[in-house]
Amino acid sequence: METRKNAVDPQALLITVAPTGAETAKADCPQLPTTLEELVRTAQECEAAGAAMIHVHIRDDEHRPTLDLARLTDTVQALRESTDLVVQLSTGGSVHDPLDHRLRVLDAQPDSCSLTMGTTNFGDDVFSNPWPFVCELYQLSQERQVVPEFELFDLGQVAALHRLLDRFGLPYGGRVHCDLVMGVPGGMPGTADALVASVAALPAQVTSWSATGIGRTTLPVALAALSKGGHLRVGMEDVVTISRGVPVESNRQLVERAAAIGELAQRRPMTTVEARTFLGLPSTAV
Ligand code: KMH
Ligand code: ZN
Repeated sequence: METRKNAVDPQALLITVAPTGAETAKADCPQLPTTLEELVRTAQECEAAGAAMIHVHIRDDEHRPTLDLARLTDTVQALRESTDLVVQLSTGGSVHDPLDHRLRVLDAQPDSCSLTMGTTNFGDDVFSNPWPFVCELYQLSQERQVVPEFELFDLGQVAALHRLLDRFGLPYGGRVHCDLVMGVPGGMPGTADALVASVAALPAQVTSWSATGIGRTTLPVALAALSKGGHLRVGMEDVVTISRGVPVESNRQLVERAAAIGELAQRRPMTTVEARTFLGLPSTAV
């Protein structure tokens, strides 16, 4: 029987874990994985719980966000040696990282990189993604054979994705995967209505999308995403309470919850092997 290239069981649910982020301080949240050892252990636990991709921000010895290239390279290698997860490095970094440092992230040769489609107010800060930077990062990802995940913080960024794909063509691997990042103060709200509007506006080239809701929007966004046939990103980058006033114990707890609500929707966690096909990656890490 002929099988369609890149076909993956439509019931499979891609769970991406974003375990650390750049915003939460270790002092405020000691369970946040900030050392390499903690990150590797978290990654292994989350893979066992159903995650197939990890979105990685790293920290320095003082637990502060860093884009140090040697550390990023060691992190990619350590995650590859200890898990089968698709390794996605953040090119967003922290709101304080200069654009040239963010471009350099691709030198660490991850499988995937995040690529935010425009500038967003980010609480009291600005997450800067000028159009020329977006274009340069996208072309670099094509050259370096890194699969981008397009981060969409508002509807205007969905329109920017149309422009980018029309101008520069498809990403490396030929698949177009997006993540709706919702509920950031300054971006689109984390509501079912905003999710439906964004999904309706996605370019025709998009082959898959996930969604994540920041803070208290995490559950409404996850449930809306499942209702619309999307995939999920969860993790302590995005939420540090499991319910009102109750701290998250671990990233594994969030992945387990995502797998459980996925199961209610009759979706089962996508395997790491399936995720590689799904995202247009070679079947094993290079
Ligand atoms: N930390 C935010 C400023 C990404 O990873 O690409 C940006 C962010 C997006 O987390
Ligand atoms: Zn991030």
